[in-house]
Amino acid sequence: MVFALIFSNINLSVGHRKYTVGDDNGWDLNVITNWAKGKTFNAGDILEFKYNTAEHNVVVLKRRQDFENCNVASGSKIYDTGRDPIKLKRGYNYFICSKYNHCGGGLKMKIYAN
Ligand SMILES: [Cu+2]
Repeated sequence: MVFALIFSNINLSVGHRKYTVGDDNGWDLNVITNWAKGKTFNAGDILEFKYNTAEHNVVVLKRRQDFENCNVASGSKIYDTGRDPIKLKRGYNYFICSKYNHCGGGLKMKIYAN
C-alpha cells in the first residue's frame, strides 16, 4: 500500500503539468507580465485561464506578427467561458485578451513549449 502511494506520486510528477495562469490573480491586467518567467513549459502542458468574462477572453493567435499587433486574425480560436484549459503545442503559443484593448494594455502572453 505504501509502495503504491509512492509510485502514484512519482507518476504525477512526470506527467504533463497543469498551470493556473497568473496564479491566484488569474488572467488579468498587470499580473501577467512576469508570471511565466522562470517556468519551463512542455508541449501537452495545460494552461488554465481564469478570468471575469465581462472583462476578458482568451484568443489564441498563430502568428507572432498578429500577437505583436494585437490583431485577431480570422480563424483565431476564442475562449470565453472564464475557466478555459488550453493545451500547449510545441513552439510558441500566443495568447491575448481581445476585449477593451486589454491586449494593447499588456494582457498578452507568449509561451514557449519544448
Ligand atoms: Cu481583457
